[in-house]
Amino acid sequence: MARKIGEDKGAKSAAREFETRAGAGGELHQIAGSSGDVLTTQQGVPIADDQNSLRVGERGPTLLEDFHFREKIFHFDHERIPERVVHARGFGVHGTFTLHESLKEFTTAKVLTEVGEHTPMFVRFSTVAGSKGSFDLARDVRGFAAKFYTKEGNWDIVGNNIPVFFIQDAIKFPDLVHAAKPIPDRGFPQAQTAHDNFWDFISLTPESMHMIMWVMSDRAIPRSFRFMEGFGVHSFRLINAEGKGTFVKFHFKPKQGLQSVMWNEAVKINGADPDFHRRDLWDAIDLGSPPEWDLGVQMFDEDFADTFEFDVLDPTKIIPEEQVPVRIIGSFVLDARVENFFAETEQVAFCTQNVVPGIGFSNDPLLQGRNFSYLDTQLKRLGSPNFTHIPINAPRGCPVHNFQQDGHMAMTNPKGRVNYEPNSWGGPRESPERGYRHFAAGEAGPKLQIRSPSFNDHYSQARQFFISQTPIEQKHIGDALVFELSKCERIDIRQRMVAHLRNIDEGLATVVAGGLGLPKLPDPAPAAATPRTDLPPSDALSIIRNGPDSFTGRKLGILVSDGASAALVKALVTEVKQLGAVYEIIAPKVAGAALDDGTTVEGKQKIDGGPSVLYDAVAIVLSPDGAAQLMQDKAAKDFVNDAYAHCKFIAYVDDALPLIDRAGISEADMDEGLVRLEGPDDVAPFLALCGQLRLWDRELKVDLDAV
Ligand code: HDE
Repeated sequence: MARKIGEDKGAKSAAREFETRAGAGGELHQIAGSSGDVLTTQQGVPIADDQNSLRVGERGPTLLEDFHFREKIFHFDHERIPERVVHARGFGVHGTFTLHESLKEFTTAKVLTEVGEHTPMFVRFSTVAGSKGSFDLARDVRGFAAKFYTKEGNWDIVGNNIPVFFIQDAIKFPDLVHAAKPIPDRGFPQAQTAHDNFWDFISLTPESMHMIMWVMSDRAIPRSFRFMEGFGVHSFRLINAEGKGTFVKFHFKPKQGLQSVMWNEAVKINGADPDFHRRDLWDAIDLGSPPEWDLGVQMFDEDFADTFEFDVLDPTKIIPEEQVPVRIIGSFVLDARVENFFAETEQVAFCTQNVVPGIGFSNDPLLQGRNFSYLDTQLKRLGSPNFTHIPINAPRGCPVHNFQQDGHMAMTNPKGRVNYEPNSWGGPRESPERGYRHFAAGEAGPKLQIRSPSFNDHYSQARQFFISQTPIEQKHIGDALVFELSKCERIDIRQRMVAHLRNIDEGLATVVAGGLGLPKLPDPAPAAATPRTDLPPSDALSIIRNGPDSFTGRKLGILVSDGASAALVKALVTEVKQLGAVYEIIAPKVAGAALDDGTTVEGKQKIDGGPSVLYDAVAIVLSPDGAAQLMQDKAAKDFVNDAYAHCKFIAYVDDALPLIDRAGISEADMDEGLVRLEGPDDVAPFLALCGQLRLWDRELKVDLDAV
């Protein structure tokens, strides 16, 4: 018997209708309102009872004859596919690329020559080392993989948020990944490199030093995917109609500006919201402020390659933007969420060898190795050579015709009798005019297992990166190295790393040695090429110098209590919205607070669920009673103390001062980052100040290492 309880007392809308029905066993089940469809098996057979399996009598054994039960459990047992061996934890979104400037002179690729053309895209962001269920704010490289569904086939840029890599030859990739992943005998630590195995490998691999500077910088703890750059890393090749090649490096530059968090903050965010990055992107799209990036290219010819001080095939080197400017040729917006995480984000298969006519490869040994690896890994992960039939991987806007056939899960099967070529029956044929042509590189030489001496300089660009950072960013690199190496049990590993740092920057080596408590500086590591000290700093390498200078797209946390000023809360909400920023109300109870004008503001978070690490800046709007109550609350004290320690801008009303004081911020600590709100007029200047994102000078006061 069904009894509708949808219009039960207190139920405000009929949006979700519940019904209660008697199960076959006589018990009552509450089930969500029906779509009108009948449950069926995979074979389409209607199901009468999805609550009880078939058994003999009321308490007897379950029968194998119950095909519905068997099918349901069988399918469940096979739900998981292997997670990616690296980049397991990812988050994908759809978007569109628009070309603004044609590269016709350099390439035949229509995606790069037809100005105004819109190309659908899918982008998957990821961490590298952690398992699928790990946390978003690990200190790690971020994957930034983009699939362009062009009219000439799929083009993938399988990039990272860091423009260099740890190793120069793909043959070392398994060693690197083994060393970074959990230690095999114990299966931990998860999603972190702060352990002996990683630093042992790194300290024995000098070519990784440039990458290590990036990974120890705040690039490895981004505030969100929206505030990260992306890089194709390798030199690729553009090929024009005459078959002429031009080297190219691809860059994605976020229009939102760059931003990262602090390490202490990252550690706490991982506990408060392990999904911080994906939730941020989900919300930004949901709220109608989708993030955008410019697509830029650095193009150069063989002559430049011959004169550049490093090898353009070496993936541990950048080409500074001052030497070869990044030419912005288009932009992309990521504005649509997936409909099904598994179908799209999990099943998307990026392959570096997915290129279209007019785009080709260089001899970068890492890229050459990757071109083998990605196809191979998709077969393992997705279980069939037909992974290209899965909608997220299938080309769009261009036909697919070939004579590849059969295999597991073949979804798109050709009709007719002909499945070979050449044939007399008709069907698709090669097109010398439109088809993909590999760049006719002239290659000759003996077969050798060798590393080119032009790859020998492992320190000069590491130093260039370090000296390009602001002092606070340099401090963070030192802090990160001390943190990570302090987790290494073996002293020789710590020492070996400091020996490398001496080839990068003597000041950094001294700071790290001091932070580790080493009795003396080890000798500099032997270097295959003398480290250069004459490379100029590059502003493009600093996050702080490439920040947004506006609070747009950022998030304010507003801590309120009963009796708080309605005028201020309303002014904050209005101004934040006007800026294109967002806010969350945090209150002692999630239901919200009754403000001083009798209105109620709804809470988004209860104070323990909304720590200040989740926000870019905070406002504390309390009544005297509210402050007195929150002074007794550990979460409220942490809210204030962390906001201060993480150099955030804090707006407060006088009535909140007792809580601020109780949180450990004395009168002497009050700096220009703490802004008193006397009335609604003070809100706009406060938010303008928040455009700096952090008051970095404060860090020197709150951090032992800085003193
Ligand atoms: Fe990858 N990498 N990689 N990688 N990589 C994979 O492919 C590999 C490298 C990158 O969101 C795997 O589908 C080798 C550099 C991203 O689905 C695998 C080498 C860069 C993603 C693989 C590298 C990347 C992957 C694992 C050294 C930046 C995630 C699952 C030669 C330019 C893509 C998969 C996604 C994923 C191999 C080095 C970026 C095993 C052998 C350098 C963003 O094929």
